[in-house]
Amino acid sequence: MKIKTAEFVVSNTDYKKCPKPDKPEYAFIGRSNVGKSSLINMLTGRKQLAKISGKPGKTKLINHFLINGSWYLVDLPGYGYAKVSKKERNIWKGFIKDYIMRRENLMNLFVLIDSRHKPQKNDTEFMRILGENAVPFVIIFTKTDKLSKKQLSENINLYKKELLKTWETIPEYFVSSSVTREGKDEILEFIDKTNKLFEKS
Ligand SMILES: Nc1nc2c(ncn2[C@@H]2O[C@H](COP(=O)(O)OP(=O)(O)OP(=O)(O)O)[C@@H](O)[C@H]2O)c(=O)[nH]1
Ligand SMILES: [Mg+2]
Repeated sequence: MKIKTAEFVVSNTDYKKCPKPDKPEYAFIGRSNVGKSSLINMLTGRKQLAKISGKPGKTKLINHFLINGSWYLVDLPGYGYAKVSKKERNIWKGFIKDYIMRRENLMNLFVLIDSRHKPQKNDTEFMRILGENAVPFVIIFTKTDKLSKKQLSENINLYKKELLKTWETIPEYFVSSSVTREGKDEILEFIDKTNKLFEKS
């Protein structure tokens, strides 16, 4: 799929004020600094569409971007960053949770995991809650440019092992790098395929 247009629409803390849910939507979530905003820029080929920072806690709102005039990408704040205030750290339990659970056109949540790190409790716990609530998600292992092929496959295998403690089958996953653009075609292909399900529903 080619991205012809990508435009910022609106920022919110209330899912009810988000754009009318008449188009399929895909949101990015994960720990602060995992690369959610960078991935949105990489996928759309727009360097500064979503704001990024080396400092965790950059994205603070629910940000809607309209792509090709027909579907939305949504940048969300991160979770689990210890240095922000407790209120901010727990924010995803409030308005982000409402957004995830209630946004009717949310076709899929991309759960981003830093491919360099061993499985972390707050990520696996978060996915468990998504499963229990039947929220559709796939995993994206990010920042693959930072490790060797061997290290990457070792880390992914470790992750799979951890997930199999909770899941009968391993959730679908992609690998990505916002530097090398690895994963771009596969993720856009997934969105293209899923968009077609929205038209049918
Ligand atoms: N090497 C490398 N660096 C990356 C990649 N993706 C993101 N980064 C860097 O990681 C840092 C955080 O990126 P963001 O995209 O702002 O992360 P975020 O998940 O949106 O962070 P919050 O909005 O704070 O939750 C920035 O310094 C990015 O340049 C990647 O694929 N490879
Ligand atoms: Mg961000």
